[in-house]
Amino acid sequence: MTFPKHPAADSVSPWEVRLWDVSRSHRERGSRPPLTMIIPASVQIPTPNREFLLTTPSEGVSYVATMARDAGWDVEIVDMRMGVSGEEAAARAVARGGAVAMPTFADSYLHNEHVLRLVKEAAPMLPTIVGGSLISSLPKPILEHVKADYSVLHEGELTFFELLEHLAAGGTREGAHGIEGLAIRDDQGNVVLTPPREQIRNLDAVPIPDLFLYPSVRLDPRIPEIGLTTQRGCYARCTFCFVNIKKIRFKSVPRVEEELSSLLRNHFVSYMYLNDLTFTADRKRTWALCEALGRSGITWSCSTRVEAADPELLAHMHANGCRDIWYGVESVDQTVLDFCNKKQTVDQIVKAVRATQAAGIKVAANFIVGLPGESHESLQAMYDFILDMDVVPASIKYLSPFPGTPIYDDAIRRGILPGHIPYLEHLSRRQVNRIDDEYFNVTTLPDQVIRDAFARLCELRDAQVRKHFPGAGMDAVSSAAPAGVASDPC
Ligand code: B12
Ligand code: SF4
Repeated sequence: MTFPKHPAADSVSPWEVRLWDVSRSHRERGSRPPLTMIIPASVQIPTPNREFLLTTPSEGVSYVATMARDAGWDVEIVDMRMGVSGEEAAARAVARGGAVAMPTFADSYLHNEHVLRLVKEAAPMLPTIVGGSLISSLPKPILEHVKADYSVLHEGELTFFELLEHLAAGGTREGAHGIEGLAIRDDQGNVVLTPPREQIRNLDAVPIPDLFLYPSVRLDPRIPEIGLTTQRGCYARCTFCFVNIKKIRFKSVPRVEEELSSLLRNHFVSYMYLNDLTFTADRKRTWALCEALGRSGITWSCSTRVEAADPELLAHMHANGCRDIWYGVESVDQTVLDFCNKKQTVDQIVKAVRATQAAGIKVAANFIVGLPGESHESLQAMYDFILDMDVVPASIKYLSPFPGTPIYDDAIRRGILPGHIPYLEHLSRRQVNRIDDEYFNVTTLPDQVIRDAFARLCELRDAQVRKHFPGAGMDAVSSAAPAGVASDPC
């Protein structure tokens, strides 16, 4: 059987062409060694209406696991979110041998450190690999503490593929220094970064994830609600946001349709949250993508930037099943927006909200309390805006300086954060959006002012969620209980 050639095979990296080929031709499963991928559990209680994102397949892991399966590795996912302990996960990985890999999330440091330490204590020669956003944002300090031999930085597929080929051929850490996009740790904890790797040019090269690799999906294939990315990257550089895969790259619309039909056929998906950072980044493509989503018959939501919303496109989105749009409003004070390099105006925010509501789409906005430049006036303006414009402040939280961002670097430099590792431990423990959650104040306002404003805003959020999303995750949004929030972007 022959497969279509990569459309730009002559100009892209040879690894991208090999990835394209392997994800179409699938080597025999098990022709390479076992690979155990351990997904850490999370302390987060996610944002109302997006609770499913913390239990359904984790998209980044799905790509790299499927790629490894296609490359012949005998992949098994051990999902600690299903109640598997760190001890059990490590024991399973050691029993299987081959190689062990773990994703890192903003709140997973303690699990990564614990599980990989247990693995190394039991099997010092078993190669251990980490990847994902957290390690990419702070590779050296983390690898000095987490016992991973290799870290795949930023976009994972090509680097992981090349690394797995290297390991399957008996390659060593010393021999891996020629592989781009890695951080490598030696036995003494010294960490070397190899040169960065170019992003995948044609996103259609990545395999369509095989979600049956997840034990939860094998038990029950139905996933009524799921997240999906149709593009990677963002053109903005807000100072509080870590963009792990930077340049914007798009899957083609036919590829997204193929992925959609697989999700509908195999997993009975009826609602989709599009995780793209700026869903409307390319208007023409967005238009065609909406039609594909409309044809599939599902309802869906997305995130985007306010300047990218226009009435005609919004009407088209609504006609094709768009239920709500998550805008990265963050603040409605121009000084605060400018300080964080948001590159949007309050006027653009107001126009986008009005146009979205006029199109019949609900506005769910992300707000951050305690950004640099916050004042009594900016906090009051946020409250008034939510009430007057009738938006759902679905994600509202204290600023968390995330590694890899200018705000984080500044907070470390000013001594506001306790240092990399103690802070990562804090991120692994805290339950975001609790009014009494520990937080680190980077503003000139007293802590109590920020806390009081946050408490008022949370009450307002609860009321708005009840009004606009009746029945959705209400246990998670009471101000008295830890209420959930998810990621920062847009
Ligand atoms: C969907 C999403 C969520 C979902 C699901 C998260 C999940 N566990 O999958 C929910 C809503 C639950 C969520 C929660 C949070 N999120 Co979030 N989230 C995202 C978002 C929008 C998309 C993630 C995604 O699917 N990307 C698409 C895939 C293709 O990219 P990827 O995940 O990076 O995976 C690639 C590589 O990283 C790598 N890779 C990934 N895993 C592995 C594993 C191995 C072994 C290897 C080799 C490679 C590898 O290969 C993949 C393919 O190229 C990103 C922003 C973004 N677009 O990336 C933020 C993002 C990852 N989240 C972030 C944060 C901060 C959080 C929260 C801590 C927010 C909070 N409440 O405080 C929580 C943490 C909870 C948790 N355990 O994840 C930050 C991370 C910042 C950082 N420095 O680490 C990001 C980058 C957003 C941001 N810009 O600030 N999030
Ligand atoms: S907050 Fe949104 S717009 Fe800003 S860099 Fe992150 S993803 Fe892009």
